[in-house]
Amino acid sequence: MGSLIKALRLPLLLALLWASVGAASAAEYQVTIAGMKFSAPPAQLHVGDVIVWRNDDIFRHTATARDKSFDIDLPPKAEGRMTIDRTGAVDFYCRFHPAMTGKLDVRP
Ligand SMILES: [Cu+2]
Repeated sequence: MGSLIKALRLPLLLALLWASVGAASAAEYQVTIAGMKFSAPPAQLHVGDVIVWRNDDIFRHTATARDKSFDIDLPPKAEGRMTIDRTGAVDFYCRFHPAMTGKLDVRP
């Protein structure tokens, strides 16, 4: 019985290692709003990546997709997390200040 538990130990360790490598392949990025502008999102985005939208202004903003795939409300000094779940280019803007715009370009 003891040897069976020993035999199971290595595959379990390998499974844990594999899981942590898989998790590390998804990246987390921050897009900051300051001075009524979005900072530039990274050029290389992939499905599974996380964007943390951070509003450093004293005004309320949103990060809203033109195709309605996301709409993140951002009170002053707040953050909103979003996991990217689809490929393609999507333009976004702020619902309160439509001159604030940006674009995400997501590859598979
Ligand atoms: Cu705004």
